Amino acid sequence: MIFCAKIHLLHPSKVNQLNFSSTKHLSKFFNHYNIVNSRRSFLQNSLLGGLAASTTDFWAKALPNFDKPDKKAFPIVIATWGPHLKANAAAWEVLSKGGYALDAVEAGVHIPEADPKDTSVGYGGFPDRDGHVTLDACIMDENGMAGSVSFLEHIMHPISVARRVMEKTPHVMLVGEGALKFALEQGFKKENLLTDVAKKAWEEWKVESKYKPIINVERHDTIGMVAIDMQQRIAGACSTSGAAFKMNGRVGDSPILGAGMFVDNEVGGAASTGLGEMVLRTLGSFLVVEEMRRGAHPQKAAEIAVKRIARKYPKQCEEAQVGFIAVDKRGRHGGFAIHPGFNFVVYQRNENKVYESESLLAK
Ligand code: SD4
Repeated sequence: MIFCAKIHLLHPSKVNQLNFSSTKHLSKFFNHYNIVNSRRSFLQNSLLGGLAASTTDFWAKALPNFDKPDKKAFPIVIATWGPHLKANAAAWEVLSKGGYALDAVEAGVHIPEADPKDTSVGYGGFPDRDGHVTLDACIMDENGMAGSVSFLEHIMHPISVARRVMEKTPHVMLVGEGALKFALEQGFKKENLLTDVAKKAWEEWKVESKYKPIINVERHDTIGMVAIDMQQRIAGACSTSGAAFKMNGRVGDSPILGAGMFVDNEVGGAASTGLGEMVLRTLGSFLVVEEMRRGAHPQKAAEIAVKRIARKYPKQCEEAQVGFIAVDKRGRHGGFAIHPGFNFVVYQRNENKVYESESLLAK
């Protein structure tokens, strides 16, 4: 309690100017304000325990200057692409009962991961040029904790492996054989994810072996999802089999925090779909969240990230699609893409709706 009382004496404008480069620095700062009597007791008593709860409250008050959100805006879940209405509904099932945002996004992403007809995510995903279905996924919670897997084979639900990485290991990301080994140790089942349909598509592709990602192919793709639960905890998840017929070993944006997906509980969350290379080079989802932090509406923030990509890679933009979805702490949402044809789904106020995204280039 003493901690909270003292810390609120600081003016927020001063707090914004502070720059903590290390735990030592942070500790020094708090000591300066006599929050604890000695560094040792600070480290023992506060930093890893009490500090977490107290500073959450502290920063929430000090940083983003959002209006009080309309409580009815929550829960909310947003996901890339129209066909992910079902995934949104699965997430809503959790959220509408007062459930946890992290459980909601995991449940939502499970839907396309297990759907053999979805050729861009999990089981049924198109393979790489060597015939391997390799999966990328990441997940992030309201505390900024995150887990990720990449170049993972044979596991139907990479999003759940990513969550286990977050919860059960000291790491953020596991890839390839190591990720598979970890998944099997955790009790996940090894399965063949290459369906007959995907195998046939790969065999047809091999005739010409021309790698050319197609804009808005079948109007579905990677699932990126962000949810805010009734307690206004924000979580995000992203899962994909990546670009069809990619090089073996290729990793896209989807498992990279800040590229394929990013959430910050003080601000909101964002996720991307499309040609991962362009998102990787610009850390697009992070950019969207940071623009929202600076006050942009989610729609505008997504537009800014798309325009950044367009300015830097105009040639690639002619042929490739990238789309972002975003939701902020007020429950406002939006999406923006390079090309027309991108859409996204929002479940809010008991309605699950498809929104056609605005785009940089006209129809
Ligand atoms: C990737 N962004 O691997 C992902 C998947 C995707 O077209 O959207 N592919 O680049």
